Amino acid sequence: MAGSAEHPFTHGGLYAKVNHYLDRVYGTERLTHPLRRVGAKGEGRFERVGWDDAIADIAGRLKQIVATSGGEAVLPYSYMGTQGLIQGSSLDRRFFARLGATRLERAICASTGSSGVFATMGTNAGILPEEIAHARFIVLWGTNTVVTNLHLWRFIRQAEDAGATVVVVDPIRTRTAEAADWHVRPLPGTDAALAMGMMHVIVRDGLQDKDYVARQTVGVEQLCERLADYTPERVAKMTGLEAEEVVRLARAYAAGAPSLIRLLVGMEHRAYGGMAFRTISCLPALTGDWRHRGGGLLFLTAGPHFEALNAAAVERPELEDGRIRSVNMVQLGRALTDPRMDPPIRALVVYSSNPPAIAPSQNLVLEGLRREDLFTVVHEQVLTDTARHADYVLPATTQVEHWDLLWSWGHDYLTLNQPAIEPVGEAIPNTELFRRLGTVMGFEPELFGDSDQDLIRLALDSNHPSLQGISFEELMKTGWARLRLPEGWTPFAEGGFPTPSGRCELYSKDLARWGMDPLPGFTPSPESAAGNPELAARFPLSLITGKSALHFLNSSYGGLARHRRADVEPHLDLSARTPPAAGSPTAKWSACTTTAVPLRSAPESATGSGPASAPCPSAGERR
Ligand SMILES: Nc1nc2c(c(=O)[nH]1)N[C@H]1C(S)=C(S)[C@@H](COP(=O)(O)OP(=O)(O)OC[C@H]3O[C@@H](n4cnc5c(=O)[nH]c(N)nc54)[C@H](O)[C@@H]3O)O[C@H]1N2
Ligand SMILES: Nc1nc2c(c(=O)[nH]1)N[C@H]1C(S)=C(S)[C@@H](COP(=O)(O)OP(=O)(O)OC[C@H]3O[C@@H](n4cnc5c(=O)[nH]c(N)nc54)[C@H](O)[C@@H]3O)O[C@H]1N2
Ligand SMILES: [Mo]
Repeated sequence: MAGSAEHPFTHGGLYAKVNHYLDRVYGTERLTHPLRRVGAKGEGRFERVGWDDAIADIAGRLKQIVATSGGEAVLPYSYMGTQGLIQGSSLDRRFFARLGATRLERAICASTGSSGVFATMGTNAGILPEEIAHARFIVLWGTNTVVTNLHLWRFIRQAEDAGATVVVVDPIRTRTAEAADWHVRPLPGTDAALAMGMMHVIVRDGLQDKDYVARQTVGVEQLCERLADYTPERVAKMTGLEAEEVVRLARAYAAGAPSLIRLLVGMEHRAYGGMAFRTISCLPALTGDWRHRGGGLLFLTAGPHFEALNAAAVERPELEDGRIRSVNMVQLGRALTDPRMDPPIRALVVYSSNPPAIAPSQNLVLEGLRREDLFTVVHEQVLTDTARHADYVLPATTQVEHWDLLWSWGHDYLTLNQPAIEPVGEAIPNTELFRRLGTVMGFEPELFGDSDQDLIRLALDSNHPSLQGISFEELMKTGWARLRLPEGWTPFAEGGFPTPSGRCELYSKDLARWGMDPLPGFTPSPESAAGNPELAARFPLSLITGKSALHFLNSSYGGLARHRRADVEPHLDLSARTPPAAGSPTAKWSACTTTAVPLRSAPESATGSGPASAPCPSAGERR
């Protein structure tokens, strides 16, 4: 497979992850027909069945469960296996809404960070990725760009060629940190303290943009009062950094012309992760970097896609009963095993996700999946850890076998995905699964009659200015189209933040009203020495489970021999020294050497990522 050299963002570059996508499509591990379990759950023994029998039996079981326990006894579980709008969230949403199923909060990625950034800016959309080329001081804060977002690196290189400095803030010496000019290495979960310390120095030294702050922010007085507590010396104790480095970073950041902070998801996987994002996102308003092309903050681009697309026409959210309980996907293990669940989850339908590999509390998730009284249906391309526990495993198409309309969290191009080959074996797309199930369940034909191309047309049926001139026919010709966003976009140069006050909210009345801290700030994690010395003495190490494997996409492609050979085997890097207790002046995390400890790996979950150490707080904002 090859990318299109004409694509302005990717320039034809794929990723190590998908360069050999056809190995996946035609691989021997590929599921090609429906299977029914004959062995024990998790054993992986199945018999082949026909599609009609499988659908009839599944529909019958769901009907019976709904009749005896109510719709809430059914739980859908899906995530980013496909990042297309049509295969990711369309007829499935209609189906589970019609069933009255328990609602799933799909909050495992970027929801926590988004809630934090929303509190400050009213949106999670900052500048566009290409604009990073115009920045002159770039802070890659809790993101491993070289491994996870390589396409952005090209634009960072352009900035470097023009004289930009690149800083990485990450507790780990990642490949990105190695490629940067400056690696700032705070203790995990202390980023909010670092950002507060930077703001302290900026205000103390008079480096803020007074005019921007006065006109485009609210709450600077209250913020300054709080900043008094965050002297570089105190921040050094909280973060394990030298006070001098905090000062140097603050001054260099304030002097950047312009400075840009790039955020992604690493910091979310910690206690008070949302607050870290809220706090960091105050910085560009304080320095007025939003005024300049390439300055400000870069986070996600999903927002501009979803503002433009008519996703509601595709998903039909009005069919959903908002009174029905919801389960946060990070708490699947609890949802499947907690005896207080009333009704208990009796049926689980998983598609486009692999929860034992990606959800926190892996043991609890597996305990749930092993329940004999749980009816589990899994729609998959390969026999994942989840699929091994299914009563029915149904074969799913890959990207080259189905239609889709792809949004992106990493760039501003909308892509039409056309099938290049016939489905392999008896595989069907997600839409077709719910079309068949909806029909056999006897739901309204008008909800399940839309073809995939109809759904794409519905999504594009929008008057939003960003979609001007982008039609199905146009996309059939070009394959992709850049959202009609202004070239050299500086979204908040003149303020206009979509917050209740219309300004950047250093102080948030909404947060105060919801009983939360209205100001940015740092709370030590409950597991840290500052949070709970006893606990920290027993568990002195902090677990970081990032995406360090270049060839895996979360747990996807972990089963491909080529990828497993190419990447490091799943392992744990263990610090040879425990991190310093808060306040300890000598021990420095950055001086730690690490030892690699191999992990036993399951076939599809070879990401090197165990369950996250702390469950993400729930949020529910769209990425
Ligand atoms: N190769 C590869 N690429 C991927 C993926 C993949 O699985 N593999 N997944 C894709 C997906 S779904 C996403 S969301 C993106 C995510 O992209 P990133 O956010 O870049 O990836 P992560 O590895 O989750 O986290 C980034 C970094 O955060 C650091 N980190 C952890 N805790 C803290 C902390 O408390 N403070 C600070 N400052 N840093 C911390 C980790 O050490 C890690 O290096 O990547 C995408 N790209
Ligand atoms: N410990 C730890 N956990 C994490 C993270 C971490 O950094 N550390 N990162 C989190 C993040 S950022 C994310 S985004 C999530 C990702 O969570 P998931 O989206 O669940 O990620 P994958 O493991 O890639 O599982 C996707 C599955 O969908 C299947 N699939 C692909 N396309 C299709 C399709 O069209 N139809 C169907 N039916 N199936 C399909 C794939 O074969 C694959 O098995 O994981 C989160 N979990
Ligand atoms: Mo993600």
